[in-house]
Amino acid sequence: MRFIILVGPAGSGKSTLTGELASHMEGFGVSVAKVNFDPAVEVLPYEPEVDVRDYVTAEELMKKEGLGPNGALVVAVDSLINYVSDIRKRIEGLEADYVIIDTPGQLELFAYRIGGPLVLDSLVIDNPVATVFLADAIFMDNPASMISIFTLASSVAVRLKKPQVNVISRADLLASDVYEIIDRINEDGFLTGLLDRDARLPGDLKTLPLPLRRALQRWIPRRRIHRKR
Ligand SMILES: Nc1nc2c(ncn2[C@@H]2O[C@H](COP(=O)(O)OP(=O)(O)O)[C@@H](O)[C@H]2O)c(=O)[nH]1
Ligand SMILES: [Mg+2]
Repeated sequence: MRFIILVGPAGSGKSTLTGELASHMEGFGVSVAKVNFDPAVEVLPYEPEVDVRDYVTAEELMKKEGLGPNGALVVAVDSLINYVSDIRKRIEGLEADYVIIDTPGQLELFAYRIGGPLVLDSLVIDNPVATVFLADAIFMDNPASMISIFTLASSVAVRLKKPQVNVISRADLLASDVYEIIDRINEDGFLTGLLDRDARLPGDLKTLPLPLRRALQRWIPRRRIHRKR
């Protein structure tokens, strides 16, 4: 059993990819279990084999505890630790080759807080696992947004501590001029030069890409992007 954890901002395409990736992989003859790990989601574009909403929902916590939507989600994910052994048994019972975990888009759960990584670790235990971080194409419209989303991706990587692949999702929405940036992103001074042109950015922040450059080199999957024709 191998786990794929899909992480990314709200609307980056995680739930869509969960369904699509599972069908695609099943086409190769492997079995795939889809796990909804989002206690706040209302509608899913796929049928999960295991759903954390069977144990806790953000909605009921909002009603019972008088919490707002974000607080309820945080408490809901934290409280999953109480059910994790049962959830794991259900996943194991499916005997799937791969398990795709579809997570909520509130990235504080995985970038800053303890609960998200703790529950995921308890689910995966010592099975092979990789995180796929979805950087939505909408963040690729200017260098400051790109740096911001990749910095967030690296926050998730250091908190989850798993091999992580960062992909640009919803890539059909990429503006065509962004391909030049993606192709040249590893050139010395290229990103810094672009940021330099952003008059609103304080000077000390313009040097931010320097230490990020090496990391970006691994992150930008430029040859794999399906280009718009
Ligand atoms: N253009 C485009 N839209 C997509 C793609 N994948 C998902 N979407 C749409 O983006 C929205 C958010 O997708 P969803 O899977 O719910 O994102 P999540 O919040 O990360 O789970 C939905 O309206 C999807 O139909 C894609 O590859 N391209
Ligand atoms: Mg979703």
